[in-house]
Amino acid sequence: MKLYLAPGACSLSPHIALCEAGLPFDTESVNLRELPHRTESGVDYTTINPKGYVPALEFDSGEVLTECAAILQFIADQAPEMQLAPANGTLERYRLQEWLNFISAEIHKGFSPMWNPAATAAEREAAWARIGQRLDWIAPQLAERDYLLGEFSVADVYLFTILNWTHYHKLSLDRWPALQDFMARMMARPAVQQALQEEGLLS
Ligand SMILES: N[C@@H](CCC(=O)N[C@@H](CS)C(=O)NCC(=O)O)C(=O)O
Repeated sequence: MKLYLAPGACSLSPHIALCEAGLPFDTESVNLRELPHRTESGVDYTTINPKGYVPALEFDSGEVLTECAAILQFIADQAPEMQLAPANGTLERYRLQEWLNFISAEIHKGFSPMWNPAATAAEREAAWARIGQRLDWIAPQLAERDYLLGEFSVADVYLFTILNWTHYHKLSLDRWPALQDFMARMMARPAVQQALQEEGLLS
C-alpha cells in the first residue's frame, strides 16, 4: 500500500492513521507547488489521482482510493483490533461518519481561503470567523471528553491534522482551551510523532 502525501497537508491524517493502525505502508510525496503536480519520482500525479489532490492510497492491485473520510475508514477497518473506528453498521459508525463529513466540509474546506494566494485579507478573516463558529460548537464537547466519539478514533486524527494548520497561518486557538488540550493530547501520541517526523515537521 502506498500513500501519496504532501508534508503537513490533509494527507497527514491517513499517514497518522496508518501509524496508529500499525500497518505496513510506503509513502511518496507530491509537489503541490508546481502544476501539474508531480510525485517525488517525477510522475504526473493526475495519472494516479485524476482529481489532482492528496491524499491517495494506492493498493498493490493498482487500484486507488481517495478522499480523507473514505481512506481513514478503510485504514481503520484493516486493523479492527486497534479500534480506530466503531464497527460497521452500528449507530456509532454513523456518528464517526457524521464527524468525518463535518470536519471535511465545515473545517477542512473552510481553510481554503488561507491557502489561496488570491484570497484577500477580508476573505481570510471571514473564513476564520466561520471556522470559529464551528470550533465554538466542538470545544465544549472536547471539554467533556478526551476524544470526539469518547474513545479515540480516526475522526480525532482528521481534526488534529486540520487544526494543526492554525500554526502555519498564525491563527490562535487561545479562545478554546479544550481544543488546545486536545491538540496536546494528540501530539503526545507516538503515532502522531512518527508521522510528523516522517513528514519532516518536527523541529
Ligand atoms: N476532498 C478531498 C480534499 C483534499 C485536499 O483538499 N487536498 C489538498 C491538500 S490538503 C490538495 O492536495 N490541494 C492541491 C490541489 O487541489 O491542487 C479530501 O477530503 O481528501
